[in-house]
Amino acid sequence: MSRAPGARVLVLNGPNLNLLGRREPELYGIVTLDEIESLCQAFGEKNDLLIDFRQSNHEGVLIDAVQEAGQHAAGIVINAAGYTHTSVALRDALASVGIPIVEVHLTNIHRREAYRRTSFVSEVADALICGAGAHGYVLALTHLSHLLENLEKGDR
Ligand code: CA2
Repeated sequence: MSRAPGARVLVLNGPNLNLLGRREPELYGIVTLDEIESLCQAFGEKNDLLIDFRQSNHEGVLIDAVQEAGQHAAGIVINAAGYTHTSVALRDALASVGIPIVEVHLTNIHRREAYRRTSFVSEVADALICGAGAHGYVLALTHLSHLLENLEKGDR
């Protein structure tokens, strides 16, 4: 059996990711967040997923989006940006949802400053993709889609 048609997936982006492509291109590349959304929407169209793509600079807004996804979405892809390394509250929200979670980062957080090696999100995520740039979002959605198909088959 294949996945339920039109499963909703939240793609959630944390603080400062709205600046992508406009500042620090040497670190984060030249692709904008709008372009990443287009990649995600194209994946959704091809794979029958409804992509709900969001960004916020506010921790509480991100937590509200996660809680909402727990009620209305089949899975979450999250780049929590700076909150990855600091937010127990966001981690607790993610832990409570009971749907598959794939963590994504544009950069390889293990090849950067020591404080970026700790991820509260990784503790509660099913998978982590980092260092693949914007393509990492497509990889994250590919894996999430695979997890959702397996869930439908009851293999999880
Ligand atoms: O590599 C990633 O995707 C990160 O989540 C990006 C975060 C960083 O704090 C994480 O450690 C790794 C930073 C997002 C800030 O994005 C900017 C983009 C352009 C200019 C300035 C910031």
